[in-house]
Amino acid sequence: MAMGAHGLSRRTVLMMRVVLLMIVVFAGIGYLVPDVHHSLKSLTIVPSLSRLCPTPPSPPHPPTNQRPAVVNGLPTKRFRDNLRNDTYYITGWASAGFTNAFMNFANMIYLGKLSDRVPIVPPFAPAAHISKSAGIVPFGDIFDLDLLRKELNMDILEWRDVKDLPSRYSTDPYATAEVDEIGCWTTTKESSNWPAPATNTVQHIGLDISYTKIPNFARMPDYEPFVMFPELAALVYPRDPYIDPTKTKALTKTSKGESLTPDTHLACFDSLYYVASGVRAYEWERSWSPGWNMVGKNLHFTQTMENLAHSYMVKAFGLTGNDDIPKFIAIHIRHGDFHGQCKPHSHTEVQDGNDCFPPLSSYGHRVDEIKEELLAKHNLSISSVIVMSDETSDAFWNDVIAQGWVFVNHTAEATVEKYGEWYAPLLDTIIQSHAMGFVGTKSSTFSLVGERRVQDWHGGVYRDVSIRDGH
Ligand SMILES: Nc1nc2c(ncn2[C@@H]2O[C@H](COP(=O)(O)OP(=O)(O)OP(=O)(O)O)[C@@H](O)[C@H]2O)c(=O)[nH]1
Ligand SMILES: *[C@@H]1O[C@H](CO)[C@@H](O)[C@H](O)[C@H]1NC(C)=O
Ligand SMILES: *[C@@H]1O[C@H](CO)[C@@H](O)[C@H](O)[C@H]1NC(C)=O
Ligand SMILES: *[C@@H]1O[C@H](CO)[C@@H](O)[C@H](O)[C@H]1NC(C)=O
Repeated sequence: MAMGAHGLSRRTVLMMRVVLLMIVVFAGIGYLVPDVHHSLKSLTIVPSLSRLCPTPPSPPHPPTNQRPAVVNGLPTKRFRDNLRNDTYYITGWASAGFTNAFMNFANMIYLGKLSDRVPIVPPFAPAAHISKSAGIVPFGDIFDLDLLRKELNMDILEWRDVKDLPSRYSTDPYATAEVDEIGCWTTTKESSNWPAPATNTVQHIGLDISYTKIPNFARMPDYEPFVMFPELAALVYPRDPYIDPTKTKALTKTSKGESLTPDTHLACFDSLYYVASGVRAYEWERSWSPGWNMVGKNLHFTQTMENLAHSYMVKAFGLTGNDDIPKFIAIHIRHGDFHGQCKPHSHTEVQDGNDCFPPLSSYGHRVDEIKEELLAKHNLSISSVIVMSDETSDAFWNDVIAQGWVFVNHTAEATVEKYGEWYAPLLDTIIQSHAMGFVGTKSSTFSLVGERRVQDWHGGVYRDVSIRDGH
């Protein structure tokens, strides 16, 4: 049945909504008004965290846009005071880098859809690749949650909507005084006794957690550590769940030594990275991935982030502010800890001493293939190529310049000093998402998600270079 069909005409219902909206706005509650505070706040780009003084308390953050509130009110000291007694919620953390955290949270939102629970998304917090001093970045400061709510027709909260937390500009975002105890599920392997810690996230939110292992029926046969979406939904479905969570036995206790069974009002998970429908592991690499197709694909960057990335692209391509960005090919060259993948052979040219990564010519061959395909498929003749990488050596980047390719020199731009450590990979990610062609590094999720955006947002094409194979 359509909303508002309870014997009243659509027009009457609409009028009533308008009147209600005006009352609410004039009463100063502000729940139904669009996200004014948010956009104001996100316009203030503040320099790196370590040099900041305490900022005034952040303005109230309206959780939803044109939707009834799904919390009781403004953020409260204890999260339970703000959860509605007629609504069920879901949350989870990530103990990984930016892309893995993104995939984790997208999976969590999808599980919320499957289990009829309102997702509460945590901020990005340092766990891998990024140092603790980088601080936190709220998910909604990077991704347009209003758009996602509309696309998915569902309520989505952030932790800052629910609980009174230190802002991203606070000197110590991990010092939340009010600590709530809670029982959560861990998806850790059957043979492991260690939940994923997500220490910085958990300290930021102020939680003291007792974990219980998910039951084995939710594990993907033969594909540990993968677990399955439909089974997890059955496990946490609010009404008549598949098993009674009060009958479970906790794996770990809270710091006060208490064993808590998994919370039913707010279902929580240490990690939802290794989740798939049950067909194949690493489903994000597959066309049918629901985490990507249902949620990830609909997570667009905020206008503020797009504007910043645009100014970087203008500069990288040597344009002026009024020029259009030319259609381009992006290359993501993952180095750093991927070094381990090339150890078995040293099959490639020697660059910068003992480097065993594939040479730039391997990426160049794929660029040529993509140029041909784009010409055939879209009648596009593309000459601009931009490179992103976690490589820091000047020799590498000078080689990039020698190929006629451009790049963002984050050192010269002082990206980290201006915006904090998260912004170098973030800006590179957003720039990548505008490409018509993409050459990535095989088995890098940073590349993978970039490729999916290029494919689904622009009908673009991609190729991968394998570090293991050397080409
Ligand atoms: N600035 C920048 N940093 C990068 C780039 N590629 C990788 N990194 C860094 O390396 C990290 C690795 O990728 P993450 O996004 O953390 O995620 P991950 O899931 O570990 O990614 P993979 O290890 O690539 O599968 C990023 O968070 C960055 O810190 C890049 O192109 N530009
Ligand atoms: C649920 O919350 C509402 C509003 O806060 C309250 O009136 C009601 O009594 C509560 N119901 C239960 C079962 O606690
Ligand atoms: C392809 O593009 C060129 C120049 O951009 C144009 O002149 C030509 O008509 C296009 N061909 C087709 C089949 O669209
Ligand atoms: C990047 O910028 C830094 C600082 O200006 C400079 O020292 C470095 O040589 C630049 N890298 C390249 C490859 O141009």
